[in-house]
Amino acid sequence: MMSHYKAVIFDLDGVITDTAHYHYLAWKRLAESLDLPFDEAFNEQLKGVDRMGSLELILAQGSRSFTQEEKRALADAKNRHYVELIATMTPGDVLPGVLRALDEVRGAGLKIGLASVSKNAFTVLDKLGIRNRFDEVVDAALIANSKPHPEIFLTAARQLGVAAADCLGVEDAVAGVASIKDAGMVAVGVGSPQVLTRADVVIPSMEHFRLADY
Ligand code: B16
Ligand code: MG
Repeated sequence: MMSHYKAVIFDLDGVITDTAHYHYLAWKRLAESLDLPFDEAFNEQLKGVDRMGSLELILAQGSRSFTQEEKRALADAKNRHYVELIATMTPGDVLPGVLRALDEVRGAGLKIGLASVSKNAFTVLDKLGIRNRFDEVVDAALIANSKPHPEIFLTAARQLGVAAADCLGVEDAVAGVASIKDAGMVAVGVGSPQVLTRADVVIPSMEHFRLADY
């Protein structure tokens, strides 16, 4: 099969595996310990946003102010819980349709990138046993600006040696879709079209990914 793209760049959390749910559980426990409101709808805003940025959004729900040191301690507590949750992950936690999608992209001769603002991205890839399926992985260590800034997708394209205009990006988060679009790429959203309004096409899950359709 031929494709007019040269690379596909995937998000990790929420696209390749459901770590989005573990982030949700860990932030929820933290928010509740501070008596701050937290639900699935609010959690949508945190997807694709880095750790300190997410914490700021949660704390802004209340009126109490925190020192930098206190914020650091809160972020560390959330991460300890999150790391505990992901420690149980196995290759069985790769979401349905993902391996087939990676095979389809590879079979079409395209490069494959991963763009995650998570500091735990390599741990998760190793738990899933799929690190070697990606030509390039861009994580928090390589970027200065979290999604929705386009830096992470632009960096992935550059590392793959492909122009941004020749890339397809795949994301489950509002911030991630914005990052893809502002990088000048075509965006496949995974989730709901009511939420991912800037995506060029939205599929309900990775089982519906068909490179030839985009
Ligand atoms: P960590 P992605 C993002 O990963 C998550 O969507 C977001 O919820 C999380 O806060 C962020 O990683 C930072 O993660 O605390 O592990 O560094 O969607 O870009 O793969
Ligand atoms: Mg995501």
